[in-house]
Amino acid sequence: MIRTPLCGMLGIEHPILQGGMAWAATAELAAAVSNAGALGIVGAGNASPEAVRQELRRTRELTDRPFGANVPIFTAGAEETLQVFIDEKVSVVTIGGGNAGPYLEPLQQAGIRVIPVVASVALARRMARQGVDALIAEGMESGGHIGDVATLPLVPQVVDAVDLPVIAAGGIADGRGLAAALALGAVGIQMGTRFICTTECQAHPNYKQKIVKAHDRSTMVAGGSFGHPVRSIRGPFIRRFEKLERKGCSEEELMAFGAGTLQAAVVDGDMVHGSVMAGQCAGLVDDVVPAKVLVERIVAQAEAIIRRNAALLGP
Ligand code: TUI
Repeated sequence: MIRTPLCGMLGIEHPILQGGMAWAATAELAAAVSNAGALGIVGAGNASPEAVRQELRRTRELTDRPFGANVPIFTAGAEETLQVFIDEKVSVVTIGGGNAGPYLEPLQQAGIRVIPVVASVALARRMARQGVDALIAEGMESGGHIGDVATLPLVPQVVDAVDLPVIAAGGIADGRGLAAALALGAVGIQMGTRFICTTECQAHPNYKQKIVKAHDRSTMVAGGSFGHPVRSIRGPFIRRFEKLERKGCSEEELMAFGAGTLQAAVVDGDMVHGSVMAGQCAGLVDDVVPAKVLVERIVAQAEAIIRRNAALLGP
């Protein structure tokens, strides 16, 4: 058992959050993660407000434990989605993809715990001034939309800069990552890529297999030229996207080319036209297991490491 202040704050047993991945973080996954004693998060990116409402209600039917919801601020209808989170009395909201500052107040007034995702110290400081409950410091090893600082330097700098609990994200897929995050001063971790490879995740088997088969250099970043870097597993879609980007295609053209491609990969398993977002830790993932098995394995591994490291101190 590893208890940190995050456990009491969120009413969870293990200091582990599941990333709110658009299309992949459905009610089944979020409920399974919460039932495993961690915090499941429903990913609302790109879904209609009504679909999000149904997903949250379905999650509540599948678990009586706390769970959260996530929306990236750059997705269409983010504000409406946040209102659904308020109406449905979600207990925790994570919100990232840019400066979430303008969106926080209604959530806070509704008594929801708000945990912004930050990719820099500057934004961490701004969020702290707005009275948020905790921060997720997400390094550029992560999948999907990313910043430009790696987890190892980002987390301790955010920890030093703010008087708030900090959750580490980016590049974490096992108990070694959890132990390392705690050593950096974090109170917990968030994992996305690793949770895709659970039996309860509804992502297409092709998507899970891409992650299982990935190695250390299987991911790449594209979209940086217009300020929206996204990390994905190398494949036909992202290579074509990068080529168009290098040729100087406009942001509008590239956005049109990318529209619907995450859904194509996650839901339809289209590994040719789909966008297979995943983090660098994909190379650490080599099985698909139930969320409970995964959470317990990660905690047990971190416990063993912390014990072993404590023994290094000698008498
Ligand atoms: O949001 C994410 N990752 C995501 S969202 C997403 S959905 C999507 N759908 C289709 C195409 C593209 C994306 C996929 N992956 N992570 C949270 C996160 N936030 N990572 C990095 C940041 C971030 C970056 C810059 C947060 C703030 C920020 O601030 C800029 C500033 O104003 O300082």
